[in-house]
Amino acid sequence: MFMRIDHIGIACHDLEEKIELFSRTFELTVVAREVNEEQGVKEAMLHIADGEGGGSYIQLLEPLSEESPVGKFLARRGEGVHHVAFGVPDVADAMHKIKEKGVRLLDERPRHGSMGSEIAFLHPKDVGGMLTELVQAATPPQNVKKVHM
Ligand code: CMX
Ligand code: CO
Repeated sequence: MFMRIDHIGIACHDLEEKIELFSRTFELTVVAREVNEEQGVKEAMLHIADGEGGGSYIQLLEPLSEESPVGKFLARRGEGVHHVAFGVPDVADAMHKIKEKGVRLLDERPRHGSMGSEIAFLHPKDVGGMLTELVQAATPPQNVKKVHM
Protein backbone atom coordinates (compact mmCIF):
# COMPACT_ATOMS: atom_id res chain seq x y z
CA MET A 1 0.00 0.00 0.00
CA PHE A 2 2.81 2.46 0.90
CA MET A 3 5.34 3.37 -1.80
CA ARG A 4 7.55 5.73 0.17
CA ILE A 5 7.58 8.30 2.98
CA ASP A 6 6.19 11.40 1.24
CA HIS A 7 6.94 13.83 4.06
CA ILE A 8 7.50 14.40 7.76
CA GLY A 9 5.34 17.27 9.02
CA ILE A 10 7.01 19.48 11.64
CA ALA A 11 5.01 22.00 13.64
CA CYS A 12 6.65 25.34 14.39
CA HIS A 13 5.81 28.82 15.69
CA ASP A 14 7.80 30.74 13.07
CA LEU A 15 7.89 29.29 9.55
CA GLU A 16 10.50 31.74 8.20
CA GLU A 17 12.89 31.01 11.07
CA LYS A 18 12.59 27.21 10.62
CA ILE A 19 12.96 27.42 6.80
CA GLU A 20 16.20 29.27 7.39
CA LEU A 21 17.36 26.70 9.97
CA PHE A 22 16.53 23.61 7.87
CA SER A 23 17.87 24.94 4.57
CA ARG A 24 21.11 26.12 6.18
CA THR A 25 21.69 23.07 8.39
CA PHE A 26 20.66 20.29 5.98
CA GLU A 27 21.26 22.10 2.66
CA LEU A 28 17.64 21.49 1.60
CA THR A 29 15.78 23.64 -0.93
CA VAL A 30 12.25 24.99 -0.55
CA VAL A 31 10.27 23.85 -3.61
CA ALA A 32 6.76 25.01 -2.64
CA ARG A 33 5.10 27.39 -0.18
CA GLU A 34 1.37 27.47 0.39
CA VAL A 35 -1.33 28.76 2.68
CA ASN A 36 -3.88 25.96 3.14
CA GLU A 37 -6.93 27.63 4.76
CA GLU A 38 -8.84 24.34 4.92
CA GLN A 39 -6.08 22.72 7.03
CA GLY A 40 -5.39 25.95 8.97
CA VAL A 41 -1.70 26.09 8.08
CA LYS A 42 0.99 28.07 6.32
CA GLU A 43 3.58 25.59 5.03
CA ALA A 44 6.80 25.02 3.13
CA MET A 45 8.01 21.84 1.40
CA LEU A 46 11.76 21.18 1.44
CA HIS A 47 12.81 18.62 -1.14
CA ILE A 48 14.89 15.59 -0.08
CA ALA A 49 14.69 13.04 -2.92
CA ASP A 50 12.58 11.71 -5.78
CA GLY A 51 10.98 8.30 -5.38
CA GLU A 52 8.30 5.98 -6.70
CA GLY A 53 5.14 7.95 -7.48
CA GLY A 54 6.51 11.26 -6.15
CA GLY A 55 9.16 12.93 -4.04
CA SER A 56 10.00 12.98 -0.36
CA TYR A 57 10.08 16.16 1.69
CA ILE A 58 10.19 17.88 5.04
CA GLN A 59 6.95 19.84 5.52
CA LEU A 60 7.28 22.80 7.88
CA LEU A 61 3.94 23.93 9.33
CA GLU A 62 2.93 27.16 11.08
CA PRO A 63 -0.67 27.35 12.31
CA LEU A 64 -3.02 30.07 11.03
CA SER A 65 -4.81 30.12 14.40
CA GLU A 66 -4.53 28.67 17.91
CA GLU A 67 -7.74 26.64 17.36
CA SER A 68 -6.41 24.85 14.26
CA PRO A 69 -5.04 21.27 14.61
CA VAL A 70 -1.42 22.47 14.47
CA GLY A 71 -2.17 25.41 16.82
CA LYS A 72 -3.63 23.02 19.42
CA PHE A 73 -0.70 20.62 18.97
CA LEU A 74 1.84 23.41 19.60
CA ALA A 75 -0.01 24.50 22.75
CA ARG A 76 -0.05 20.94 24.11
CA ARG A 77 3.30 19.54 23.03
CA GLY A 78 5.43 22.38 21.65
CA GLU A 79 7.41 22.33 18.43
CA GLY A 80 8.37 19.02 16.81
CA VAL A 81 7.19 16.16 14.61
CA HIS A 82 3.44 16.52 14.03
CA HIS A 83 2.69 13.79 11.46
CA VAL A 84 4.17 11.33 8.99
CA ALA A 85 2.79 11.11 5.44
CA PHE A 86 3.04 8.00 3.26
CA GLY A 87 2.83 8.00 -0.53
CA VAL A 88 0.09 5.73 -1.91
CA PRO A 89 -0.83 5.02 -5.55
CA ASP A 90 -4.55 5.79 -5.02
CA VAL A 91 -5.67 7.63 -1.87
CA ALA A 92 -9.39 6.71 -2.14
CA ASP A 93 -8.49 3.04 -2.51
CA ALA A 94 -6.07 3.17 0.46
CA MET A 95 -8.72 4.94 2.61
CA HIS A 96 -11.25 2.25 1.77
CA LYS A 97 -8.88 -0.61 2.60
CA ILE A 98 -7.69 0.98 5.86
CA LYS A 99 -11.24 1.82 7.03
CA GLU A 100 -12.23 -1.83 6.50
CA LYS A 101 -9.50 -2.77 9.01
CA GLY A 102 -11.24 -0.70 11.71
CA VAL A 103 -9.08 2.44 11.68
CA ARG A 104 -10.93 5.78 11.94
CA LEU A 105 -10.44 8.14 9.00
CA LEU A 106 -10.39 11.85 9.92
CA ASP A 107 -11.51 12.69 6.36
CA GLU A 108 -14.52 11.13 4.67
CA ARG A 109 -13.13 11.94 1.26
CA PRO A 110 -9.70 13.06 0.02
CA ARG A 111 -8.75 16.73 0.55
CA HIS A 112 -6.31 18.96 -1.29
CA GLY A 113 -2.74 18.79 0.00
CA SER A 114 0.61 20.31 -0.97
CA MET A 115 1.64 20.67 -4.60
CA GLY A 116 -1.66 19.48 -6.05
CA SER A 117 -1.72 16.21 -4.06
CA GLU A 118 -4.81 14.48 -2.68
CA ILE A 119 -4.55 13.60 1.01
CA ALA A 120 -6.40 12.02 3.94
CA PHE A 121 -5.60 11.68 7.65
CA LEU A 122 -5.96 8.63 9.92
CA HIS A 123 -6.77 8.96 13.64
CA PRO A 124 -3.50 8.85 15.62
CA LYS A 125 -5.12 6.81 18.44
CA ASP A 126 -5.91 3.95 16.01
CA VAL A 127 -2.40 3.65 14.57
CA GLY A 128 -0.06 3.62 17.54
CA GLY A 129 -0.16 7.32 18.47
CA MET A 130 1.21 8.74 15.22
CA LEU A 131 -0.92 11.15 13.19
CA THR A 132 -0.73 9.50 9.75
CA GLU A 133 -1.41 11.12 6.39
CA LEU A 134 -1.96 9.34 3.07
CA VAL A 135 -0.73 11.21 -0.02
CA GLN A 136 -1.48 10.63 -3.67
CA ALA A 137 1.01 12.95 -5.34
CA ALA A 138 0.06 14.95 -8.42
CA THR A 139 2.14 13.84 -11.38
CA PRO A 140 3.89 16.04 -12.21
CA PRO A 141 3.76 17.98 -8.90
CA GLN A 142 2.06 21.38 -9.27
CA ASN A 143 3.15 24.89 -8.17
CA VAL A 144 6.71 23.70 -7.68
CA LYS A 145 9.48 26.22 -7.98
CA LYS A 146 12.87 26.54 -6.41
CA VAL A 147 12.71 29.39 -3.94
CA HIS A 148 16.08 31.01 -3.43
CA MET A 149 16.79 31.95 0.16
N1 CMX B 1 0.12 13.29 16.79
C1 CMX B 1 -0.22 12.35 17.71
N2 CMX B 1 -1.29 12.46 18.53
C2 CMX B 1 -2.02 13.57 18.40
C3 CMX B 1 -1.73 14.59 17.46
C4 CMX B 1 -0.60 14.41 16.65
N3 CMX B 1 -0.25 15.32 15.73
N4 CMX B 1 -2.66 15.58 17.58
C5 CMX B 1 -3.49 15.21 18.56
N5 CMX B 1 -3.11 14.01 19.06
C6 CMX B 1 -3.74 13.28 20.16
C7 CMX B 1 -3.74 14.13 21.41
O1 CMX B 1 -2.55 13.93 22.15
C8 CMX B 1 -4.97 13.65 22.14
O2 CMX B 1 -4.64 12.51 22.89
P1 CMX B 1 -5.32 12.21 24.34
O3 CMX B 1 -6.75 11.94 24.02
O4 CMX B 1 -4.57 11.04 24.84
O5 CMX B 1 -5.12 13.45 25.13
C9 CMX B 1 -5.93 13.24 21.03
O6 CMX B 1 -5.11 13.04 19.86
C10 CMX B 1 -6.94 14.33 20.73
O7 CMX B 1 -6.23 15.54 20.56
P2 CMX B 1 -6.83 17.01 20.74
O8 CMX B 1 -5.73 17.96 20.98
O9 CMX B 1 -7.98 16.98 21.68
O10 CMX B 1 -7.26 17.40 19.31
P3 CMX B 1 -8.54 17.10 18.47
O11 CMX B 1 -9.24 15.88 18.95
O12 CMX B 1 -9.28 18.36 18.33
O13 CMX B 1 -7.82 16.76 17.07
C11 CMX B 1 -6.84 15.41 15.43
C12 CMX B 1 -6.81 15.79 16.90
C13 CMX B 1 -5.68 14.46 15.17
C14 CMX B 1 -8.17 14.71 15.12
C15 CMX B 1 -6.70 16.72 14.59
O14 CMX B 1 -5.47 17.30 14.89
C16 CMX B 1 -6.82 16.52 13.08
O15 CMX B 1 -7.91 16.42 12.54
N6 CMX B 1 -5.67 16.44 12.37
C17 CMX B 1 -5.64 16.19 10.94
C18 CMX B 1 -5.51 17.47 10.15
C19 CMX B 1 -4.18 18.17 10.36
O16 CMX B 1 -3.46 17.93 11.32
N7 CMX B 1 -3.84 19.10 9.43
C20 CMX B 1 -2.63 19.88 9.51
C21 CMX B 1 -1.54 19.33 8.61
C22 CMX B 1 -1.70 19.84 7.19
C23 CMX B 1 -0.86 19.16 6.14
O17 CMX B 1 -0.20 18.16 6.36
O18 CMX B 1 -0.86 19.71 5.00
CO1 CO C 1 1.36 16.82 5.72
